[in-house]
Amino acid sequence: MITLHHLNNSRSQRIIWLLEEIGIDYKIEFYERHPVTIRAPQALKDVHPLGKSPVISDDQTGITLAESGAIIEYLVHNYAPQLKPNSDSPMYWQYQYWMHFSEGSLMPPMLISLVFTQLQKAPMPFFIKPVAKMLSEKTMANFVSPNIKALLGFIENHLSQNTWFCGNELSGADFQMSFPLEAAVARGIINESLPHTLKYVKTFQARKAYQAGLEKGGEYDYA
Ligand SMILES: N[C@@H](CCC(=O)N[C@@H](CS)C(=O)NCC(=O)O)C(=O)O
Repeated sequence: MITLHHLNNSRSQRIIWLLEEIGIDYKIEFYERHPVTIRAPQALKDVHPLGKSPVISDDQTGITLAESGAIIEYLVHNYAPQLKPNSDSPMYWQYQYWMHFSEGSLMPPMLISLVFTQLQKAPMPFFIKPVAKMLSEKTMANFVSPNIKALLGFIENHLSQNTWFCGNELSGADFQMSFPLEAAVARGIINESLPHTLKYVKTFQARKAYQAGLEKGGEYDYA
């Protein structure tokens, strides 16, 4: 049996969607973020030293695995090989590309943007505030926002020609890409100006398995 160590409001939701889509038996161990720091609790460090979610453990193989991409690969390899293109097809490299792109290229500037937004709201001495504001606005305008815009434009172009990230078939890459895209929709970064991406997010969120996963996962702000 697979156990998913699930932190509320986190990337782990995409693993619940995948587990629901595959239809295997699994159980969820719930962990709650600290209400102020929004960090994961210490208990998650007892499961994996980095204390981040998602983590799965499989009592059949004795394997405990962190990192969404590795978890998706593990679940697809063992339980749903149909969700990965054959290694001799060109789609296989599309699959690899988007599996890596999600956390490797898209998440870092999104995270920096979130940090700067939080920084502007953070309590600090009044004379520091204008400096912090100027620094974060300049970094956002010169570096982060253009980067995010280029990445989202690139995705929009891809989704204008493909139903899913690997052509016409749902694959592991869609689960991996789902979190940054739905978080960007929830934050208003993706809107009607990116119609294909918006439609893509609404399409996967409407799937029965996704909805079942939402019910099981508890609090989630990005759907
Ligand atoms: N690249 C990792 C990132 C894992 C990660 O940062 N998870 C966040 C939730 S979205 C977390 O556990 N944060 C709590 C903390 O850092 O205390 C993955 O895709 O699994």
